[in-house]
Amino acid sequence: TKSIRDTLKEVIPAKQEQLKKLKAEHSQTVVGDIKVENIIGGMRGLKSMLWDASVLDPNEGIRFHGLSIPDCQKVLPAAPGGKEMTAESMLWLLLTGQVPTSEQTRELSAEFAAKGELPKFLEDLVDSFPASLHPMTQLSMGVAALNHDSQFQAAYERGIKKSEYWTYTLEDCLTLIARLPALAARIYRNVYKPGVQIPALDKNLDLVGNYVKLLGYGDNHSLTEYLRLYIALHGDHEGGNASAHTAHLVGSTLSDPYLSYSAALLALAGPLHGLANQEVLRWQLAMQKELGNNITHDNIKEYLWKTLKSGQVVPGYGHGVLRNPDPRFIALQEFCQGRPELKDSPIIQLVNKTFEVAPGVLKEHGKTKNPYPNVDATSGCVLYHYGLTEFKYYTVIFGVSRALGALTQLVWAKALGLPLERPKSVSLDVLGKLVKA
Ligand code: CMX
Repeated sequence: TKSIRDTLKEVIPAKQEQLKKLKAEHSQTVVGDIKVENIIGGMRGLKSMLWDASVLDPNEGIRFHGLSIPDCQKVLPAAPGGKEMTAESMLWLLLTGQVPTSEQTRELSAEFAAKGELPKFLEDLVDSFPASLHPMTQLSMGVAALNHDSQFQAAYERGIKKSEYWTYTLEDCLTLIARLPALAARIYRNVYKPGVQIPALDKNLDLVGNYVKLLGYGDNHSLTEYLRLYIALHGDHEGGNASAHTAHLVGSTLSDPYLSYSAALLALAGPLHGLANQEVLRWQLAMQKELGNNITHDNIKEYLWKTLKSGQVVPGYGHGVLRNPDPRFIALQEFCQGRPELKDSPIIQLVNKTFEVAPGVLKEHGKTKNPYPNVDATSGCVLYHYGLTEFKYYTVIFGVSRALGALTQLVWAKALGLPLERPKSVSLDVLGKLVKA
């Protein structure tokens, strides 16, 4: 079988050619206008960066190299004994644009399991953190420290040709992905289950299978399958979101993949981004407590208005780009509907009922451009049902997942020779002059 390295070697030249042609023939072609609203509005809608693996359509949601989420669920290989697509399958698709065979993904799983153990100094570092340090801070620090073994950094210091950058970047990215489960699980154990022995990686398991095992839930097949789906689905969401964009920006300085992704994780830690799933759970549990046994549409509606009138956002609803229910939300909901143990769960039922009411309320409220749920409206609540109730940890799982897309782009940025990112900013006075000119 063809390895991921050989597959990439094959697909890179065509993309390089495509870029070269665009550059030669269209460097000066205008593809859009910059409005004042873009400059003062967080660059929303401004088409200004290259990100090849996924494209987000406001109505349809995300497509990975042209494949929608239901397409991916159909064609991407599952783990032995499972039905859901794996992290390895999604990574292969993102990196190469091709659908891998089961054999190819299994080889990748074996490679990840073989090199996924943490260096001793890193275990000691993570063990030295106080349990009160936010798990995302721990994850970002751990990922940064893994750059101790960066092949890219070492090769750059030795002096390598630009055309070789991507190969060392790829090695770092694969090693980082391999080590993320052990790092993320160690953080979980230290903070929430101190003193419990962490098992070794199982050479026969896929990345997520091992992650769940190390977290201590290895015998829960349903949770393992949920996390396979969750981690594949959250893998990439275009390049402009805060975490992906951060990885790209930092990587463009030729910082190595570990440092680039460490920075991305700090962006993911914000409540308007990756922290939203924990906010949703907190909010849904507070609603559950207040409504008690009176969970009716009218009572949920009243609770939603109370949230909005107190000046808070409804967590899990709205999106910077999407204008319809997020297909990732739909995929997770369908996963729950297909399993009796989840269908009857009170928290999952509450998420469903909220979904039936919230879009109407948000439309009436009239502020958000998208009154529909994003993936965070359900993702954390399902984890809670499974007994993974430590919601400060949820963004760490998101962080394990987002590595798939963000690291893919670091490889491609090097393969395509993309330059240092450096947009031009303007002062208020300059902007004032520009609008008069
Ligand atoms: N509830 C109440 N008001 C909302 C809202 C919500 N869920 N979503 C947006 N609004 C408000 C905004 O706060 C903004 O109000 P102001 O004009 O007073 O500032 C107005 O509607 C317009 O915002 P928008 O253009 O529709 O949305 P943005 O692109 O600015 O923001 C997002 C997008 C996700 C930050 C926002 O919808 C939000 O805060 N949602 C709740 C938090 C959340 O679910 N985040 C997860 C996003 C997914 C992810 O990135 O992981």
